[in-house]
Amino acid sequence: MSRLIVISNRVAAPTPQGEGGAQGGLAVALSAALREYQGLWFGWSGKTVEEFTGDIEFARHDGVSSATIDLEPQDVDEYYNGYANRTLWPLFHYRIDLAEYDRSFGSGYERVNERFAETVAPLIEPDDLVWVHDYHLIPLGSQLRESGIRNRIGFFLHIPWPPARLLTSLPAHERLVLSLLAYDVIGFQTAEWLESFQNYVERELGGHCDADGTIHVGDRSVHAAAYPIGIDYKEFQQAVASPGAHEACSRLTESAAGRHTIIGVDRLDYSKGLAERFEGYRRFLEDNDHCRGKLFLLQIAPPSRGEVDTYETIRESLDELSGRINGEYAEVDWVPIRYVNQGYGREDLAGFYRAAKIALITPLRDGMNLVAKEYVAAQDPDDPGILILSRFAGAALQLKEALLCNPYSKEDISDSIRRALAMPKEERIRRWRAMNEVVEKQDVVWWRKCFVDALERSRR
Ligand code: GDG
Repeated sequence: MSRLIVISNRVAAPTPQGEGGAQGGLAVALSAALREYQGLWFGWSGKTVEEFTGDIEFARHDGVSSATIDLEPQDVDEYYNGYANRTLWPLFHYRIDLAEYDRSFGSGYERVNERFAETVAPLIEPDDLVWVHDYHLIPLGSQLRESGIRNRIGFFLHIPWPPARLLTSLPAHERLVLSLLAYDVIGFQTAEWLESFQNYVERELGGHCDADGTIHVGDRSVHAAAYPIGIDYKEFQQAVASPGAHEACSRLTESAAGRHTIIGVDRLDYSKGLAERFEGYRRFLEDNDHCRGKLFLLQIAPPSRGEVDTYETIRESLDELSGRINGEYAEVDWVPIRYVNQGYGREDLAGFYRAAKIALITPLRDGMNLVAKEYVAAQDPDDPGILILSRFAGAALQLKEALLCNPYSKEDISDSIRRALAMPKEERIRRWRAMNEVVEKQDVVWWRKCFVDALERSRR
């Protein structure tokens, strides 16, 4: 069997179950996938050094070998905080109003991708399969080719692919997309993002796309398909059954004192639609005064990307908005929103999901959204809760039995909460069963197999 070399911006060593901290979706999914493979996870250590040395630090943790490098502060500013998080992240989430185009970001992005290529290339053996992850590393494949790597290399994008008309607002968009053609397989979360990519290839590059997923541009052919990421279902079931989860579930249930919990769990990010969610919930309270005091919204939102100003702004505005709603509606013995800016361990989260009657997951745009799947996996099969899910999350294409809503519409959010509260148990069970089947079958192992099989099948 070939080894698997995974390359992503950050390498998160697997943490023992239940340990705290806000691991991102990518980290959670990849540590699970790598546990099964012999191989190596390569990326940035998260640390900086005054001058780039290319020294590699090797480690082995829980069956996963990792190799990390340090970057210079300027690299982090231009590549990570700059091009990745100030340019590509907003643009790929359809927020061209927030995207910043600064020439130094673009050159820093290229430079760091070259640094990744130079340092990882000597670690790659002839039979290895190489799997590159996410928007931080789009040009890495072509730079590895320049370093003489002939292995099969795949790329998976965890976030949406924007419509061609938006993508063309990016200076040098063609160069970026052309660099993707150096890969053998390109994976997207959903058919929708895949279609946007195909559309760009046809409109802007004059390529064409076969029905079997092969994309042709000039003399280059690449396989592009949708591989929706899943959760580690078995691991999550164990977390749900753990004493830690039981304790967390009881803690929340006791503090709820007979009231229904509506839960939201999201990194503090503008793509997650938190302000719109709070406004939708406020609308619900306004329109349904008989429900006040009978439920509350528990919003867990661990901070992310503190270095980028937009995140400071969103934090301030959410502090203010939640404070205002609480000020307007709170009673001496009831607060409508419990807004928590800290991360919890996986067992705690599993217990909180289990205790919540409703999950309100309303991103404005999301590649997939693993929280929605975790919520489904955590439910009691005999008395499951209800998932309200944004139709603009990739997960909505798989979880069709959720109450799908428009996250921009306060009325729609409010109506969905009302519908969820009134839903009979039989309907809850029927919807949950259909969703749980997808979450269980199309888990992270299935996802990894689909992608790696496609990569193995591809021939250079
Ligand atoms: C990107 C894409 C795509 C959150 N708070 C805590 C915590 N989390 C965990 C959740 C979940 C993960 O982080 C978040 O995953 P999402 O999928 O919801 O979102 P992103 O971080 O934006 O991930 C996304 C994903 O990549 C995978 O491809 O689905 O669309 O944007 O697992 O549980 N975990 C712990 N404590 C917390 O407080 N332990």
